[in-house]
Formats: sequence, C-alpha cells, structure tokens
Amino acid sequence: MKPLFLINLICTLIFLFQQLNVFAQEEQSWQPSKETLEKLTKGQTEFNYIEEKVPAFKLPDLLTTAGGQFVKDKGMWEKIRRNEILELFRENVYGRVPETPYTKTFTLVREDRNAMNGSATLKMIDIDITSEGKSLVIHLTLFVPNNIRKPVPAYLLIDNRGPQNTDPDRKLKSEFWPAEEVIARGYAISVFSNSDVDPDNFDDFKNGIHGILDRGQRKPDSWGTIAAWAWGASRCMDYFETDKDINSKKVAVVGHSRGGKTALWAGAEDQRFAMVVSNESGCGGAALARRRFGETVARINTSFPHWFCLNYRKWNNNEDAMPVDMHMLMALIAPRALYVASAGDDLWADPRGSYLSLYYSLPVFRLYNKKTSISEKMPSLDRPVTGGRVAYHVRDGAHDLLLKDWNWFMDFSDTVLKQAGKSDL
Ligand code: GTR
Repeated sequence: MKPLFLINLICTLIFLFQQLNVFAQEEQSWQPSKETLEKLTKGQTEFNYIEEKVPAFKLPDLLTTAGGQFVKDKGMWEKIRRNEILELFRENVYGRVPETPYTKTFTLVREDRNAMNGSATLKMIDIDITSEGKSLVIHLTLFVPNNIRKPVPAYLLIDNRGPQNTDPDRKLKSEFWPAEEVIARGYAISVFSNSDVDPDNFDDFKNGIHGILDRGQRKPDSWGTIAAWAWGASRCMDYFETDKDINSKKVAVVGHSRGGKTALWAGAEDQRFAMVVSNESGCGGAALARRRFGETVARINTSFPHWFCLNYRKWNNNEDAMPVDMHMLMALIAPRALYVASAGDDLWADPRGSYLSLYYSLPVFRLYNKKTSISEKMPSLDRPVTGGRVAYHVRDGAHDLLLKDWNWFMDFSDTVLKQAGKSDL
C-alpha cells in the first residue's frame, strides 16, 4: 500500500467517525415526548410549547459594562459588571431588601444526638427576627452526620411544600428532603419553610417579614416575596457561621420551582453560599424569559402578584425590552458551583430555556476557569452533564424534586464542595 493512500484512508476514517459521533450526539439531545406535547398543546393557544415557534431574540450582553467597556478579566467583572447586573435584577425583577435595622437571636430548642438510629444529630434552631417590637421566627431543622470529622459541608433546602416533607422525627419520609440519604453521603442537611419568612399569597405585604421590616409606602423596586424567602436563607447561613459542626464555606442552597427561583436569588445576593441548586425553577428562575416558552412574565405576574417587585410588570409581554435575562442571574453565581435541573415533562418550566441560560452564562465562569464548559446541545434524558463549576440534568418525568435529582446534586457536590483545596478556580 502506498503511504499517501494510507494517509488518505486514515483521514477519511477519522472524518466518518467524527460525523457519526456528531450524529450520535444530536440524536441524544433531549426532546419533549410526543405525548407530553400533545397533552399540553391540545386546545390551548395562550402558551407556547413548540420549539419552532420560539421567537428570535437577542440576549443582553454579559460582558459589556453600562459604559460600553469590554469586561476582559475577573477583576473587572467583580469591580464593575457584577454589581451592575445585581442592581438591574434588584431594580427590575426581585426588588430591594430594606435597610431597616433588626435584631437576630439563635436558640437551640431541641437537640437529639441519637437521631436516625445514631447516625445523626438533630438540632432545631429558632431564628428570631425582631424590629420595633414586632418579630417572627424562622424554624431551622438540621441533621449533622455523626462519626465523621467536623465541620461538614451542608445542604439547605428552601421548603415550599409543607412540613410533611421535613419531619424531624423521621416518621414521615419524603424524597423532597431525603435526609437519611444525604446524611449517609457525609453532608449535613437542613431546611426551613418559606412560609415562616413570608406567606405565599398576596396580602398586600402586610404579614411575614414585610410586615416587620417594611416602612412607608411601597416603591416600584421594593422587595417581593421571593426576595424575602431568599433573605430567610441568608439568616440560616448566619446561623451556620456560628455552628462549629458546619463548614459554612461549603453550603449548598437548594430550591424546587418557586423555591428554585429563590435559591438562585439567594445565591446572587449572598456570596457566602458555595453552591446553588435550582430545580425546575422556570419563569423568573433559570428559564430565559425572551423565549416565551411555557410560563411567561405576564402570566407569572398575574398568578403570583406578590413574588416579584412592581417594576417586573413592565416586562409583561415586553420581554425583549428587559435589561436582563436569566443567563445574567446564573452568571452572578460564578465562580461558585451552580446546578440547574429540569424534568422532561415539565415544559411549563422550559427545560431547554433553562439549559441555554446556563450555557450562555459560561463566559463569566470562564473568566475564572477556562475549563468550565458544557456543549450548546442539551444532554439527553437522565444524563447529567458537568463542566467545571456548572452542572445540569433533565430527569425523566414530572415537575418534582426526587431522590434521583438529589443523588445527582450530591455527585456534583462531592467534587465541588468536598474536595476542599483541590478547587480549580
Ligand atoms: C407554578 C408556577 C411556577 C412554579 C410552580 C411551583 O404554579 O407557575 O412558576 O413556581 O408553581 O412553585 O411549584
């Protein structure tokens, strides 16, 4: 055989192999099932679930400052652009936390060193918030694994589903907060109920933390209920900083759906959280608003008028004019760890829009570490992808937070939270 012929043959084989590979990857990319699509689109025209009908859009630029300068390194990101974007989200989406002074106390109201048949210590902490004679209590439930070197990394769930999922006596068990399984993997696990901080209904901001900290007339950028819940997560972090069993530099804040929107905002506002997990958070969370796929800004502001600040209503049916989109919220988490998750049948929360949001945030993560990278193509069902500080999966099935999701979160956090010192930042 002539050497030239041999080289040609090898090149052709390599080319064919690459094509096959590309083809295989394309095949693998997630698509909604026909049944789900049929069910959701039948007789309804108000919301779009068809990928081909997603309008063309242009995302606001992550790396150009308001003054038109290109953000070339992490120094510029941290000094200028990050603050600009954070302010835009405060002003236009979630609202601003008031600066009202308050006092805060932590009281250990129950401790059981022999919880979960001896494998964990249960602590129940009352976080009391008082201002001008009015107060509320955030009830934090925490299990810390026994027989393991302290301090340990911890998960904090923002619970939006009620106490049947978070039983401290462990008579009731729920995949929503799989305490035994998380303890078995060497993490502390904790939870607070969002309703301790602010009620999940439109009460004209009279109750909850709004009733305690708000003063005077509400402004267009006054905080909504999601910002209040996120503030509550930060008060739990204040407690972790006082507990020697917890490594407060390794805390992951987790939320599902409205809790997932809250987890993202908590991580954006409070850089003490080392990892954020946003499960099926959809509109006002991980999903790109400009795609108008599933739930829209107009719809969420109508159904949940208390979640966001008043200014957010300016973007009802006007998404293209929004000065931000949700890839910029993801970028605010960088260089900390970020896990975005979807469910295949949960088109209301736009799995593809959530994945793309994470993908388009990568330029900021890459200012810290060039190795952070995921493909523009979505992975297939039940195939988590990780790339440095970011991770994503689309789980088979309906809108929910399941043990399967948690196990993938923990696979990721085993690398980004547990391997202290080996961080590739
Ligand atoms: C839905 C809402 C979503 C999501 C969900 C939930 O009704 O439209 O944005 O937050 O509730 O929290 O379960």
